[in-house]
Amino acid sequence: MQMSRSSAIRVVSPDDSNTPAPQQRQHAHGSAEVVAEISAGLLAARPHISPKFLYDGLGSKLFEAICELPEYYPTRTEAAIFARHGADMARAIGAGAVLIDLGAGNCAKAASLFPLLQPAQYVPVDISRDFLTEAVSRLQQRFPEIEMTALGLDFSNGFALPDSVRHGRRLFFYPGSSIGNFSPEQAVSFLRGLRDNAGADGGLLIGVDLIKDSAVLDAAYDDALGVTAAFNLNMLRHLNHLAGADFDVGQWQHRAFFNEEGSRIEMHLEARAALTVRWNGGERQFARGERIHTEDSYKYTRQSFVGLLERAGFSSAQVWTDPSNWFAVIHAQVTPS
Ligand code: AVI
Repeated sequence: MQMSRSSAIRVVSPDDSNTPAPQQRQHAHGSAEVVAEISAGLLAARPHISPKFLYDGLGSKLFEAICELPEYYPTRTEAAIFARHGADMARAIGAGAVLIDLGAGNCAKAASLFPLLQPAQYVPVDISRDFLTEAVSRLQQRFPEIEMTALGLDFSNGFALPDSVRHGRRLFFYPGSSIGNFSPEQAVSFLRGLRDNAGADGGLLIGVDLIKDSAVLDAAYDDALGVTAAFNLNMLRHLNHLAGADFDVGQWQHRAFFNEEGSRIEMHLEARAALTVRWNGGERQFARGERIHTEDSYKYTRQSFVGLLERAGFSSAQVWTDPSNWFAVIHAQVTPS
């Protein structure tokens, strides 16, 4: 009979999301730092807000709904690649690794690979600690033989792993093409941070969205049901809550398109009329048609992403794709120094 190990849920940073905002201006619920960050973005010559503010409670649910949309191919395409090539991936990786799952959410993607990967320790990392705590306790019952150590932290700006994460062979797992939400330069420095935490025999298993027909890309980020539009517009409610802003969601519209030169989908919120927005400590007038840039989602070729991995200190890349070459799952190892 297998013995159950206890799972340690370590909460490293707080989650400041979840409360819906009324339309009128109100008290700021974000920290002074968060309000300052939002304020600087809104006052910039080209207004911009970090995509991390897309994810309050409702934003996370809307993103889950996006993953179900027929137009949003990345989720199902990546799942099909894992289903078809998971055994090959497991052979390349080897059993008994310390599996560190970045942005784990409900842990479902990693869990589907447990029977193949047979990790010695599973370390899901996610900013939303409540979600993680629930998911891990359920998972621990299904896989009592795997030690589980959940970390509630924001890893997007770099991090150091606590001592509770074993120093065995570490494998970072970063599926879902979330790497595309960094610029290529940011991606290189983020991946270098993973390499530094991975150890000499460490590796990376990562999902990457590939360049394809721009009509397919445009539809994936501007779906017929308007779920992605709601996901983008919901950021304004979140800003009302965090910064005490008075955004009127009905005065804004979703814009998303593939910027071929930049090799990225850009998401913006566009003012439908001339208007003024006020928030705690600031205000700005927007002309009709003026935009707030909310997200980039970079798309790569296999070669360009392998080149980026090499710059970050990973080599021996093995690439698995779907028959249409829309998405890639890549395993790479830390380059020996
Ligand atoms: C989380 N990330 C990988 C998604 C993407 O495709 O860039 C976020 C998203 N934005 C709009 N739709 C999905």
